Amino acid sequence: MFSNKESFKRLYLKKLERMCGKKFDESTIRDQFQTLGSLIREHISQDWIETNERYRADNEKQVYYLSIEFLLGRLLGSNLLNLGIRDVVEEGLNDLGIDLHQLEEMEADAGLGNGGLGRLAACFLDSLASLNLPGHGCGIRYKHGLFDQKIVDGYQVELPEQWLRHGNVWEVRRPENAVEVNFWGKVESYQEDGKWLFRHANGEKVLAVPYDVPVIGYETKTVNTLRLWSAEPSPYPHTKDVLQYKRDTESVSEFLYPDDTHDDGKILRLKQQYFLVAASIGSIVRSYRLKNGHLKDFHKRVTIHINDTHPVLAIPELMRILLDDEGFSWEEAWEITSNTISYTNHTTLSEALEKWQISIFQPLLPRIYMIVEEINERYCKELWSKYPGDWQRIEQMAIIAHGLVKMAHLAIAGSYSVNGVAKIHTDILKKREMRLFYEAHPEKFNSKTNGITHRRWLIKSNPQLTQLINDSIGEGWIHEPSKLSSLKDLANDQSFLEKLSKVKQTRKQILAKRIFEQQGLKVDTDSIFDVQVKRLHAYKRQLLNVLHIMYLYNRLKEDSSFEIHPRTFIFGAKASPGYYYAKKVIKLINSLAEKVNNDKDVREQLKIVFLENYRVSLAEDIFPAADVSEQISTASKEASGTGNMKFMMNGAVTLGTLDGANVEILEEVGQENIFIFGLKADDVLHYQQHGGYNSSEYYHHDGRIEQVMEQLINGFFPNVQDHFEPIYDSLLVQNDEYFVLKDFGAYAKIQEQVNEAYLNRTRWLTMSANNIAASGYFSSDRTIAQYAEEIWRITNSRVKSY
Ligand code: 26W
Repeated sequence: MFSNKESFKRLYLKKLERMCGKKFDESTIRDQFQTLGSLIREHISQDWIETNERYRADNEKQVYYLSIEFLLGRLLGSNLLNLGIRDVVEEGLNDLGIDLHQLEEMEADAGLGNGGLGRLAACFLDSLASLNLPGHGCGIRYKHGLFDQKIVDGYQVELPEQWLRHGNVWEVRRPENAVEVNFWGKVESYQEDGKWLFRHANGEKVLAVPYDVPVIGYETKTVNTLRLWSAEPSPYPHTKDVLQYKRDTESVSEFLYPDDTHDDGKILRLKQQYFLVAASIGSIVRSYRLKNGHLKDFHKRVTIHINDTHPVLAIPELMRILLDDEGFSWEEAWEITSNTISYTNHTTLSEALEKWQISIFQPLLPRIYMIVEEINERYCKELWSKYPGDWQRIEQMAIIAHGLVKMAHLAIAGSYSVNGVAKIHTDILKKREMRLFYEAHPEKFNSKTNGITHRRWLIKSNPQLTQLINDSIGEGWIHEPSKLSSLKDLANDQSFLEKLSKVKQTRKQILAKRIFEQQGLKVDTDSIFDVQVKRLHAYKRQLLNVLHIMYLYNRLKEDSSFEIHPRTFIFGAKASPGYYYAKKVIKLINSLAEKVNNDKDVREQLKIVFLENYRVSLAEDIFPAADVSEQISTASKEASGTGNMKFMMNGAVTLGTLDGANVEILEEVGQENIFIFGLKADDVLHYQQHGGYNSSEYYHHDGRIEQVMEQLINGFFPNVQDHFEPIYDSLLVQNDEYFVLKDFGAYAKIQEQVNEAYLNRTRWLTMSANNIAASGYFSSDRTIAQYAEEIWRITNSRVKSY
């Protein structure tokens, strides 16, 4: 269809007139973007239909990936890339006087996620399609994605995000596939053929309407589907005031919850979770039934993956359908269900482990609650026969206890696979957080180190580096990212390193330009770009980074013999709106930026940038430009991290703790190509269990620490009154839960080594090259291949690549 640019131009112009009802000369950039988007969607429609037909005809096992978040970002660029038509389109548009880049900027980020978990889901979809695997996403079509962040006077201000304001060119609304979801009401029992049966009666109905988004594989004919559910009023009779009913139903898919750590027990969130699950399972079962007639072998042809516990109600919901609608016995239904569901845990932070009060759960989902109760009873009985008399153990493992429903326990009991997202994370799950479950069901536990799609995070976002790699080692790595390792041979090749240096320089200039346009700040592209971008959390320790910059500032001011290579510290982070402490850290970064950037004594050497509204599309300009990747979480707290992989793949060197996937990064890249510092996970866990850490000792014995701490409260930052006192208190009065002061010395020292290493240009570039060379392992293609083989047991369908 787009075999050459002439045919593309013809189609494009025709489409534009038809779609926009105007002549090309009168079209706006938005018209031009919309036209391109819908043309592409039409372009892939045949492959989309054929993919679905193939899946139907082959009747091979399929995976459905249920996730409350999909952080997709923009789709135009990656769709063009995966379809292999970027050049034709770009040239064709050029002939028409259109800049493809400008069109790309028209697209709103689909920000339907908070951070790592949601972005991982998006990378996984890209890999599933690119590996020709029959795998689909199921999520919620939030009307408002993660809030837009503005920085006003150094403070974060949240604005509602509006990604659907101009519509979404990629989606197809499919009202014919809507599913009814029931809340509230009561359970009725009745007898049929001598059997007691249950049904959910008098429920308040919400109509789940699917919007399908095509997921286009790279250089293949596979087009999978991401099905996003939107909540609408159901046309059936109801008792409520009609306006109230409309508002109540629509509110279910109105907002993405902006918190990714606190289980704040809001009823609307539980509604969202059940809405996602009931709509998804309803439609999966419906299409399965159409094809197979009965659900006896459901688990042999369908596997349902739950991304963290948010969709864990998939377990009782599938049970409900099998029991109430399909008439299976409990044992049969359980056999099918527990062989259908697999579960990934993404965090060990106890405050993020979901628990729901029965008093909220039961009235909202009466039949589901009944089933969970029964699952709990039977599970506890099973444990009793395994551990007779061990009440304490059983109490700790129960799914319902002390008025709470524990979602992780339900997930483990009702699934055939439980995995962590990096080695150290899985080890901690097995050893601590989930030890009792691991002892009871060791065969369920496994580890799958996260990955990122190298197509978006290298090929699309860093075409300059991609070109250099292609020129140097050929293009084989694109289909087999492990082949990036061939770059190792060039890591000491001066001419390659020169080219690599040029690429990095170009990318730094692109980011510098963006920083200037966005925030009016000039940064020195010869300085080290030292970057920490991620959600703002105490455990991620942006504060450690900040305190260290304060120390550098103090040294530079006080000691004229102290020299460092110029550094630009770049931050990007959203704080959850209710996360008081995190918001203070944002203000602190901005206050420090103001101080440092306006101080002529240091501004040649230090610069601080807080990039507003960190999101996928901005990230695509940040990773390629970074020299140093800050991955400095308190060891044991970051399950994996995936930003760390994006930096590495773009040639940044990691400065990190032995936490999350940093451990595997070290293994892959070797210790001479990474900067590791600080407490180990075992140290942290030991202190947590046995005590023995006293932060005030570090305050009293390290003058650098004392000085920066005092500066938080002594007027060093003008016009903030006692705003930073809670930060000060968290470090001293509350004994520094995240070991910031404990790790300060080690961090300052390793930062000196970073400085030194950078001064030796060749050494630095060699490290950078070695990082790119070792990054192939972190392609999500590897991760997904492992999930497919070791968990889901699905194989790639018979499609051939182009
Ligand atoms: C209770 C609400 C809630 C919502 C989201 C709790 C917890 C979450 C997620 C588990 C938070 C999250 O995004 N976790 C991140 O998942 C990434 C992908 O596996 C990992 O790389 C990150 O280390 C982990 O923090």
